[in-house]
Amino acid sequence: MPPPPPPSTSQPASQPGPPAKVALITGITGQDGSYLTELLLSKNYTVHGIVRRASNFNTQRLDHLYVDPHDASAPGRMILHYGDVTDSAVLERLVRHIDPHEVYHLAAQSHVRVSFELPVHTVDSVALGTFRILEALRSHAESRAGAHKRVRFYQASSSEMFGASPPPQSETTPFRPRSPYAIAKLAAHYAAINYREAYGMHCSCGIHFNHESPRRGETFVTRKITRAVGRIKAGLQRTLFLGNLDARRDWGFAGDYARAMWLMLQRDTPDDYVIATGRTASVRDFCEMAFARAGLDYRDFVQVDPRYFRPAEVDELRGDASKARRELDWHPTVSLEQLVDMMVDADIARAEKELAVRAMSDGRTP
Ligand code: NAP
Ligand code: G4F
Repeated sequence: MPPPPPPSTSQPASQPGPPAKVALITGITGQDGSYLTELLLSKNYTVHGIVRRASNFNTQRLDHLYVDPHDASAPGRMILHYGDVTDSAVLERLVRHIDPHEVYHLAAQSHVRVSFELPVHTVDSVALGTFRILEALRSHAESRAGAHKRVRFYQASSSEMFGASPPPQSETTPFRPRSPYAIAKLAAHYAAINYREAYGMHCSCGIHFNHESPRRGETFVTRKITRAVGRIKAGLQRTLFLGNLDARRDWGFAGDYARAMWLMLQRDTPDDYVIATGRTASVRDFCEMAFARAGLDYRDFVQVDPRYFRPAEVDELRGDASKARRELDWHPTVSLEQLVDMMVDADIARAEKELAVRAMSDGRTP
């Protein structure tokens, strides 16, 4: 038998460290889910995630974290389960089976423009989905009376809920929602608060302003712009059609916002926090910066197509995150300029790769 390892000076054998925590993430395959998973794995969590069944692979944002379960030499700490927030039975079963310390509820039909096309589906996944997971947690807690592991719940609320309320928007700003998505998020937000007040559950809501990254879905405006810049630069696209160029948003980096989610759940007292950079810019400003990064003038390529206008628009978002700064010591680490550069550079690299693959499949040397 090999000798026992020498005792560590920083971690005496008589005082083992805290047991690793177990987290459950709904919406793990999304932009935020991937950054949050990276963060939690780096903190030694075991991370369970709910993945929707799809006819194509939908786990691309997690591929770099995946460990083949057949590899016994390095068992993975990210475990994926099929599920859907429209299905109460699977949520109850997974909560019972996983018995998590922390639940990060990110799953949503998260596209505002699409919510005007699919209002009932949006309300089902966003509002009712939140009730379903909260109910699963409530019954789980009841079945484990005096549970030593009081589960902590994170609700992904949205600055879209402020809607027509003028900036700066903080935790005390009235909500004036302008889309089915915002109305559904508002119901979900108040559901989390209600379960906190009614049942003493540890529910915190992050009222997150827009946050972006190279992993952002391609139909959100920032990524639509940076992807087009890459493709235009590579000669794969000529024009970028957009809707309202005058809308203003407070754009931050998604990795910073995932850290805020975790920070909220480390507090003993649950609460609600605005997470934002405090700076606003227009869609036009974003275009100007993104095209300039590639040495291009956006006016040569961008055209307005009313098809992308919304039946009701949120004109300006600019968050006041002083409470999060004060109580969570949360600060954004990436400026808008750095965010734009990061996204454009990633999309230029993707477009160049696409070009090379096309050339090779045509039998040409790239
Ligand atoms: P996202 O990229 O659109 O990801 C949404 C996730 O939800 C995906 O994993 C998606 O699965 C999953 N999902 C959708 N419907 C589902 C269902 N019925 N059952 C189970 N999973 C479902 O969104 P995100 O940017 O990461 O945002 C995360 C959360 O924060 C969302 O709730 C969003 O509304 C909220 N939020 C985002 C922002 C922002 O600026 N990013 C700001 C405020 C709030 P598939 O991969 O299969 O589609
Ligand atoms: O990128 P967007 O689609 O994001 P939006 O509507 O602000 O919603 C995002 O942020 C919310 C937080 O405030 C999240 F809760 C939500 O889940 C999502 O992540 O649009 C931003 C702005 C809008 O004013 C839109 O009208 O860009 C304008 N826009 C102009 N042309 C466009 C386009 N938006 C999209 N998606 N596509 C366009 O062609």
